[in-house]
Amino acid sequence: MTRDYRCYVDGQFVETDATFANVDPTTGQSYATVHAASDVLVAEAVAAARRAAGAWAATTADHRAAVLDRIAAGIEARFDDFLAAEVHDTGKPAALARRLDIPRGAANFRTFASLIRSAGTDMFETPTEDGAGALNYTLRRPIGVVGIISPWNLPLLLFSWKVAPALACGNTIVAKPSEETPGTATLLAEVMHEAGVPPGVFNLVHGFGAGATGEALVKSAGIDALTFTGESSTGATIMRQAADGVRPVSFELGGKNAAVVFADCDFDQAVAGVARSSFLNSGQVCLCTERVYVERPIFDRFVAALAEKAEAMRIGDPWDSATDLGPLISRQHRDKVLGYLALARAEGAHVHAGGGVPDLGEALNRGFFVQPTVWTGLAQSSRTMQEEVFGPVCHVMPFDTEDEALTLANDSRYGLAASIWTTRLDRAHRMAGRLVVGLVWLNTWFLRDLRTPFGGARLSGLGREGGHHSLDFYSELKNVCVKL
Ligand code: NAD
Ligand code: 6OD
Repeated sequence: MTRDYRCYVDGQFVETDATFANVDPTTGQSYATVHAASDVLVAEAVAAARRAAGAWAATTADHRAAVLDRIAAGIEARFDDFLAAEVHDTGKPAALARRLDIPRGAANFRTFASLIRSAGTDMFETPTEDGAGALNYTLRRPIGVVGIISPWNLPLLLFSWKVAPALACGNTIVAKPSEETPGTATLLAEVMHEAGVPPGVFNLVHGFGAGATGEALVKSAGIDALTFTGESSTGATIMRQAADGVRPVSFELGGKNAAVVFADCDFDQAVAGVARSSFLNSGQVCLCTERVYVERPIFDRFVAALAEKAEAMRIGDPWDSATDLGPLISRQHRDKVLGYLALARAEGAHVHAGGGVPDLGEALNRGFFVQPTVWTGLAQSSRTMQEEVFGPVCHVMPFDTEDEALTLANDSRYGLAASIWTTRLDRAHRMAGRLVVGLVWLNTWFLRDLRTPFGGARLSGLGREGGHHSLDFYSELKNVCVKL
């Protein structure tokens, strides 16, 4: 069935003349027609969001929370539609989307409904020279119109991660999902429509980024704040383009994340955890591990066990419940990943598992699959060790001391996430404090509590979202000082 994904502007689904085909990465075949927004339609969406801003900002937090709860219920009511759209868009295993992406879409709305209901602000009693004192209190107000641009790897999860708090705080929105994954965002617009989100409060514009819909959105003078998830280089471009209006930006960007495995770890738990952190969603999670540092006494055993796990992974049809890994998102992205497989060999990598394209038979060989790959032997300074691949690959390197492991893990221009595998509490907490990253997991990975700060250091991002950090980004905080 060919699907038709339209924009959603001022409460109406809009067809445009500029359509493009969306390709299902499992089959390599086109499965949807997407209506791209022109600069004119982006301007109309921004104008609609500006018109709707005053009335939405004037609603109570309780009212907005109830709307968010209805959106969460709407996602749950159409769970199977979201699941099908996510699997067609990304090729990820349905079991993964069922467990992670679709429930997180609903949870993002419920979490920010709950947080905005109970959000407070600061109040200080301030001494003054006359002894009477003053009161300082803070008011939370919306920023206005928020522009949201999101990537393709966890489409519903990452899109709703920004839409939910922006709405909760009383902003209106113009949002652009990735051109690769228009499906769940369009379903979300339908759910919002049914949930009674007023026209203009949420607007969806489909299309490409540079020189197209995304750039028009970023450059629009009617956008008051921008929140973006994607590649670090795109973040830098958007920052330059947003500079003229001095608008707040929040960026969740790329990573080249390390796992540090000490000889005192629970070995089986560490192997399983590192395998999951390297290969989940075919390595297409910004938090995925691409660099593994293993203490020398267990190095050979660890490499062999990790390679065995990688070889045992089932690659194939995302609808088969036995499938562990689906395809990469696109032919272009697979070419990029295959380029790194070739580069790694040229840089001296020894391949312990994978290293190429699997033969899955006629039905799937047009999909964009890559084998889960384990390397050793690369120099820390090699390009493969320094650049984000964003595929099912990891390199394992030995270390001898805790200081050396720390130096190696921190030797990156990125600083998103790290995981540490050890049974020694002192070492775990010492390392956690010294790693230059936004997120550390100890003996686990990608275990989320949506109230905690999420974001990266260095090239991995700017600012933090999650919990009250999101509420603060999506609000204009105004201090009021009262002389008593
Ligand atoms: P991308 O930067 O190519 O695209 C992301 C979005 O930006 C898309 O919607 C795209 O159309 C748009 N875009 C591209 N150029 C633009 C421009 N000049 N102006 C406006 N919009 C533009 O990223 P991607 O390939 O979709 O996603 C993969 C990247 O995202 C990886 O680097 C990954 O690490 C990163 N990522 C980071 C996080 C995080 O939380 N830190 C989460 C997910 C993905
Ligand atoms: O879990 C989240 O909130 C989040 N932003 C995850 C990002 C994953 C990157 O691909």
